[in-house]
Amino acid sequence: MIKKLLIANRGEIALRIVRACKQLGIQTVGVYSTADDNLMHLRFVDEAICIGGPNANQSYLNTQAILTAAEITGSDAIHPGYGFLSENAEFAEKIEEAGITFIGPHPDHIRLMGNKVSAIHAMKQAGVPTVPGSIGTVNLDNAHQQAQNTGFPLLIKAAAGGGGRGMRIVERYEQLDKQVQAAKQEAELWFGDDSVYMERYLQNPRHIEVQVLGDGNGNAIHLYDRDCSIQRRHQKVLEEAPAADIPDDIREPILQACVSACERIGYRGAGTFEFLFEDGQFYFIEMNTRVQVEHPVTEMVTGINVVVEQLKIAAGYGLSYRQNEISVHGHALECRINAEDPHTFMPSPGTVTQYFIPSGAGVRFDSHLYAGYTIPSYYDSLIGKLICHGQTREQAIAKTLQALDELIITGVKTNVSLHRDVILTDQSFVMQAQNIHYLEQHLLSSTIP
Ligand code: MV4
Repeated sequence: MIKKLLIANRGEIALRIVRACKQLGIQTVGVYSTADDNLMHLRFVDEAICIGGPNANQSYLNTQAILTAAEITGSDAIHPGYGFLSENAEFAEKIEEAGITFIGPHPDHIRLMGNKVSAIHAMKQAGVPTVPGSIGTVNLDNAHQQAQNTGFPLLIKAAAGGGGRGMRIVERYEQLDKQVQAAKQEAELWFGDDSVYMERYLQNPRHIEVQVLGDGNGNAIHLYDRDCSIQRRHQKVLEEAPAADIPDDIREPILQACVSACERIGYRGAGTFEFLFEDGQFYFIEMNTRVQVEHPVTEMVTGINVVVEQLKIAAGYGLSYRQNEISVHGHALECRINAEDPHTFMPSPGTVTQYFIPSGAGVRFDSHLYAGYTIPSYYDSLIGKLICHGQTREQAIAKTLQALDELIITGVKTNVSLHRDVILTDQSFVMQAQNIHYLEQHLLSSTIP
């Protein structure tokens, strides 16, 4: 039902999407910027089209160029991958108006979740637990009332935000007016929308997310959870599935609430519910309406191909699994491998000279790299994802360490040593799952002699 699919993305996820299409016998169209004619997936697609200049605004964010490429090639579907236009409701709308299938949810659902205030409202109604906070948006007229209901310390967030930009912690009542005013200004400047809201500030939560799939007709399933707490400056560094040490009687109701919420709104495609987890409780914060970078850890423990499922749902085949056919086997870790200085975190673009990838049972490396490839400086520094599976978390860690030792990438700096020396051999990480502040705190304490 999909004959030819255009991949509106680059790098490892573009290659990942090509593989899923080939598995289903779907023809593929690659698009690339003038800085990207060396991308590996372009060798595997049926057709490749240049869509514009190196800056993403000229190419991967250029709705018209992508639509034109789809029309010229006779593509009947577009997969947006992650980042770029993947959560842009207007893009999804334009695609569907052109009679092309968008691999993702209905544009109304992208919009609903893009506004965090409406997302929280919808999830509350569906019975998903949320952080105590404001009802609707906050302005200078209602800030004091809203703060009283929220409690201190509280966090002001932009309704159009997400991913951590434009958040302000307010410790005391006296700072409230000033911080609301500043937050609204900042939100207007960054997102073109000055709406803000409030939540109680959780001091030391873990970041746990739930993967879902909906068929768009009121049926949905979950693919369990992931722990994405190991991050620096809102960039995830290492993810795992399942989230460790969550009792079943706390996990199960949350998984079920995510499924009911999807069924209630008629959600279509892959989605992720983001939660903060603190003192044994889950609090919904946001929903992502795209396939995520870290989806492979879910694939490793469930055996389900998330991108294939996205394509099948979009093609109208519905869900391939019933909930009772899905279970978690063992444990998986994903290390994001970035071309960056492991100490300064500065990007390190350049040409890859030597390249060897680890393999073996339970070892997967998702990457578009090859020896001789020049990593451009225009895009993010993710160059690969090492995903390792073991029977237990401990075994997954051991396998990851072994695989990192086998991984050879020369010519550019990478963060392999960060994974090996800072995280995976640190006893506090090995002994138990850590909270969202772990990496930044641990980097401070481990770099001061
Ligand atoms: C929070 C929070 C504490 N309390 N909300 C940051 C990104 C955005 N998606 C939500 N974020 C947070 N929201 C309340 N009520 C702490 C964070 C947060 C965070 C969350 C997930 C992963 C990493 C983080 C790093 C700093 C702060």
